[in-house]
Amino acid sequence: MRLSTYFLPTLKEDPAEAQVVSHRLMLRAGMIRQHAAGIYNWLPLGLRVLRRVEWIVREEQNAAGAQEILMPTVQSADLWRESGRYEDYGKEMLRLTDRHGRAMLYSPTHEESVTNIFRQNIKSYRDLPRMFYQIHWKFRDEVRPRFGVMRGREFLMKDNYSFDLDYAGARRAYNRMFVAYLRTFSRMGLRAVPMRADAGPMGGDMSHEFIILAATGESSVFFHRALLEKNPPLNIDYTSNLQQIVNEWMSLYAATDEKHDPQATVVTALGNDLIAARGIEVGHIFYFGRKYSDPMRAMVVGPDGDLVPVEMGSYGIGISRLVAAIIEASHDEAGIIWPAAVAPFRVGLINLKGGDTAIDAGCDALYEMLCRARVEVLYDDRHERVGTKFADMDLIGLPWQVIVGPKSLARGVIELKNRATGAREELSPEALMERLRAKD
Ligand code: 5CA
Repeated sequence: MRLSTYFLPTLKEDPAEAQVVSHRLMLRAGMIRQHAAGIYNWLPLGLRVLRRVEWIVREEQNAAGAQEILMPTVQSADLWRESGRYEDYGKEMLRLTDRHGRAMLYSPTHEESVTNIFRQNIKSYRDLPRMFYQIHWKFRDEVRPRFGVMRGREFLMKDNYSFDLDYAGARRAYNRMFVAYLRTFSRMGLRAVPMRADAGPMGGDMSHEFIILAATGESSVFFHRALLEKNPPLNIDYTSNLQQIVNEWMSLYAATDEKHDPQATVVTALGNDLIAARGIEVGHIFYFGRKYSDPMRAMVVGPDGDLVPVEMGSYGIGISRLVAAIIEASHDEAGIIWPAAVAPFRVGLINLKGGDTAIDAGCDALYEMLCRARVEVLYDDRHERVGTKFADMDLIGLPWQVIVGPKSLARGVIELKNRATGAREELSPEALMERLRAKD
């Protein structure tokens, strides 16, 4: 992509409305623009990151045995009356009336719709277990939308719903998502800690939030120091029950504010190993048994011929929030530092002397080579001051910068800068291609 024609409205100054670094940098790097309070436009650079995050989430959901579907955002109120949540949800639910005077709503979550799909189509325990997920926009009329896409009113979520015959099955589903989440966040370069949490409006008996530690986080959390060193499991056999892996994590104390009990013996015994911190909730998983299947009569015929309500859970990941959370976890004074897996482009190619025939030709050749090798590259071919080019490239935070100027070109070498470490080296074009083709 050539920057001269790319829509990248970067800002030099910090926007006054942004209180946290991720919001500031997303606005300054031309990733998003506000449409209304808590509602955002995603511009090309931001959308590329959003799609990358979405794709990692999707791959891990598929690997864990979930199947992707897509449900409507605008729904009829009837299903929500069946579950009792039409009244319970209160002012956070955006309510609409269609031209026939029917009550509709913009869905804040999809337990009711997916339960409806299930009960209409699945009748026997032989068709269990099932896991359906979607990646779709939600609307919650939050009292205080803030921090950009971190707490929006409209936001992109991955929401998954599991259906099982009994508690043991539901527990296996919960474990599968627990492990899939550890893998998902780690692939994005994040360390997310699972913490016991309150189930809130989703309801249910067991719930974990996945939290990324950050001073600006809205959640207050308490956990065992050892969790900071724990790495996600590498090779997962999703056909096993995964209980051992999950136990390893759950045996270490970790709780959000609502679940934390400072007087509990497990907590006082921790002494200096107890860490109190702030964090960002990027995922939340719930086991709620028959909370929806009972009132909505989502039943299957069990092995002995009786009708049994299914056991359910739901599992969310805040995809748009993650984009901001990654920035909170990975930036410096100059701008964003994208982990390679979610970077909008892998390489930024900087032409230090746009308009100089030899340099332009050298850069064009490199650009062609990178494109042919399928290395995603953003080529700064603008006729801008060098200082502006460097500042913009640092701001948008691509993992690698390839810098081409008269001096290095005369010597037949190209400068390569690593955005994260700042390390610079000079390489031949062949060595450069080799390096940029590599995995990280
Ligand atoms: N139905 C369940 C799980 S499928 C559910 O809705 N869970 S949730 O309410 O916890 O939301 C799931 C995730 O969405 C949260 O962990 C959070 O990362 C993200 N999220 C929730 N509210 C917002 C918001 N206002 N702005 C951005 N992301 C949000």
